[in-house]
Amino acid sequence: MEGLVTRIHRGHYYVETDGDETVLVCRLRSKLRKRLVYPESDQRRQRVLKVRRGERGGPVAVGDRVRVTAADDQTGVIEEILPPDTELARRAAGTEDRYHERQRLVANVDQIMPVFAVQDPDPHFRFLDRYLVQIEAAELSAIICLNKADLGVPEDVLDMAEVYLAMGYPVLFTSAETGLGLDDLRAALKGHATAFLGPSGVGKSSLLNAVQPDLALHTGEVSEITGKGRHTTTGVARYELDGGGTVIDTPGLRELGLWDVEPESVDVYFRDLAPFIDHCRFPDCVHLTEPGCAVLDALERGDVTPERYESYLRLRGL
Ligand SMILES: Nc1nc2c(ncn2[C@@H]2O[C@H](COP(=O)(O)OP(=O)(O)OP(=O)(O)O)[C@@H](O)[C@H]2O)c(=O)[nH]1
Ligand SMILES: [Mg+2]
Ligand SMILES: [Zn+2]
Repeated sequence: MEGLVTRIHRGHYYVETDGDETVLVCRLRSKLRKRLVYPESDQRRQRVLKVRRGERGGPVAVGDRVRVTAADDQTGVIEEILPPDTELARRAAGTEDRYHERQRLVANVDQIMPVFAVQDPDPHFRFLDRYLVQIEAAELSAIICLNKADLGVPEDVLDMAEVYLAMGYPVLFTSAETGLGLDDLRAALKGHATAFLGPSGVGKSSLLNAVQPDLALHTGEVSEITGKGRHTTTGVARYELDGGGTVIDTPGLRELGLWDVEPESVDVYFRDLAPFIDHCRFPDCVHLTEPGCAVLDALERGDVTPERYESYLRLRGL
């Protein structure tokens, strides 16, 4: 039987089988549970160095189409993951320096909605830049959502929104609280398969509830002490929208280690730097101190912002 992974929660995989409404609660066949470990230098070629057992990497993502065998009416085993059309992965959090593990975050979506709050918690644009590089590398589109606009949008957040708009990314200001921007959000989701990603406590689940109240997703309070969310959403789940389209809600991400992005191509994935890189004097220019660097010239002229340039340097490891 084939089916669709619609929810992953505490090591249980919920698979909606084709042709009927049955949802099987599945585990993974042990060969799929083995973690594939890649050497750092060969990360992009994804040559498997060794295979270890474990759960951390997570070979199956919500949105994957899988082949399952049913054990009984309610449970089954995932035997095989069918090749996805698209996927977004990261380097699994907390994996040791020497070996890296790929964690697939979502599969078969066509757009990613990075969600940040305009404040409470303050938006972390360097983190957004990381998302955008990984999203560009995966050839997915991004729609940036800045939520909690009811709290008031600080001047510097407005300025940054302009910067992303100028790069061609749609930016939505929303409030799950007052309904501001929800029509635009609904329109952006309609007819698409979208995954919501972002730090904890920014209102991803609240927004989905606001878009479609019968989802009744669990939402949480931002901790008064740390100002950080407490990871209210604990699993990943996919929902069908009445207006057409599907959404995937994910738990807050603390970090996003780049996966399968070569250092030399980080600049290609910066939409604001990319137009200049072919005009640098040296073809291997890393845009740090080289003479005749068109990126540094653009920075000087103000065509590239210092914030984005700084993000580039960090992601490039310079
Ligand atoms: N003022 C205001 N508060 C909001 C808004 N959206 C969400 N919140 C509040 O922010 C807190 C976190 O909301 P959640 O929807 O649980 O956040 P989340 O991004 O899903 O968090 P995780 O599931 O932990 O990743 C809750 O207390 C919400 O009531 C908004 O638009 N305005
Ligand atoms: Mg949530
Ligand atoms: Zn350069």
